[in-house]
Amino acid sequence: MKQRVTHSSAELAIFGGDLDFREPLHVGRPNLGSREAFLARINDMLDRDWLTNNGPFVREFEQRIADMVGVKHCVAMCNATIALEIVTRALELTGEVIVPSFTFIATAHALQWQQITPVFCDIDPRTHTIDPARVEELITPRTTGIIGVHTWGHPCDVEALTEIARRRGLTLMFDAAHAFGCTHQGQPIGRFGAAEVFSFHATKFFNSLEGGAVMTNDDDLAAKMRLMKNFGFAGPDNVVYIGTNGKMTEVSAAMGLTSLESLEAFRQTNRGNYEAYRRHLQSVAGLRLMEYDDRESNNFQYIILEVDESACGLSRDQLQKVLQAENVLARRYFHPGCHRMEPYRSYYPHAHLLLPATESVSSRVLVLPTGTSIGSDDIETICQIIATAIAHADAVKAQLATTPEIAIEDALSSAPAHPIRGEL
Ligand code: T4K
Repeated sequence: MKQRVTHSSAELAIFGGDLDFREPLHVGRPNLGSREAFLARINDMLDRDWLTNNGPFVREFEQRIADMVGVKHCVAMCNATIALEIVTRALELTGEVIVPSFTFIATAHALQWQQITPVFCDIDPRTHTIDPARVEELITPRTTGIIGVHTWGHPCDVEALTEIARRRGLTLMFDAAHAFGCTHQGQPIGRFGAAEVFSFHATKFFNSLEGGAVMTNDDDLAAKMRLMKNFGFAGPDNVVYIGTNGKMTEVSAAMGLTSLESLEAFRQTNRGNYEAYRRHLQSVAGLRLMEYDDRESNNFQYIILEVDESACGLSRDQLQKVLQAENVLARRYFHPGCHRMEPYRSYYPHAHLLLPATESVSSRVLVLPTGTSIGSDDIETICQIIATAIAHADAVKAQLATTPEIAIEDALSSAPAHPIRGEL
């Protein structure tokens, strides 16, 4: 980071000023635990000659997660997308399933992959989670289930969804990819609905390199998913069910167990980062930093900024370009909404008419970097860039109009040429 404070618009990189960050700041840099502990586990694994297929690290990982969440079963898998596919199949969802469009594409694809139609529901613009008031009007004779997504770790309105599912005879489950370590009304997320799915992808607050898990208290469901994630094998030479390969490897479980040992440190770092962003941005007009509920446990893994163009003079996309020019690779999750991506936009070209809150939120949200790889100085600088750009909105707009489009995909897809900061 360059040692200066950005005060005047001329110092912004879009006007030719020096870049604020020499190396890109990504959203989704992994939080890394102890390198020694991880490597010791890898050595154990190699000594044991047991690399995958329900090895001792996977079993230990499942037990630790189930105990933490307080459910009977944690079924670990290779990632959350496969976990969603397996659990929806094991729950025998068919026909139509109601999901928010404001989610990562995996929630919808896991259904469509199995010829189940995702029916896109609008969100509550305040919480960014599925709006129960809109769910009921989407139910048809073909509807079999509802998948709520605890977006950014904020719990869905679990009670309202449970009541609708009960009354209409539907299966309710949750995509809890963002919500490991979070609670709803003091209860750990992972305990709600028929099942909940966590993601432990590298970019998540807690990672197992790649990984996911289904949490459930249903013995039969857990047994079925264990068969399904292992080709349907009930024993050697005995396939009793249609299955796939959804197994978590020992390397992933070793990383997961190592990450677990630093969970509270990651949470504290994320919390500190969130509070720093809040402090620095609170007086900037036209921005809303999404709050975390102090009464609940949170993982603080996403810093969600909503940009109100009419109040701050810049659109979300313009602000993203200003940051990108400084090497701050803020993201537009979940833009433009699943309903505007293929195959859904071809199947349902008018879906946006029923999704006004999704349309509006997905045009306003900017996700900022956090996690163990950035420090409080970095956050102060990011916030100064934002405040400076907004203070000089007209000039920034005019300058951006003359600047050639920056290829953000190129910046995002390049792996770092330098060691990532962090412990591991
Ligand atoms: N449901 C929901 C609601 C989800 O948000 C997700 C995933 C899923 C289901 C499915 O879970 P998994 O099947 O993945 O377990 C990222 C993540 O890949 C994805 O897991 C996550 N949600 C989504 C919100 O974000 P992309 O395609 O936007 O970004 P990606 O993976 O290219 O990484 C983002 C940035 O992180 C990169 O610009 C650089 C940085 N990065 C990434 C990796 C992998 C690193 O610095 N180091 C790394 O090792 O999806």
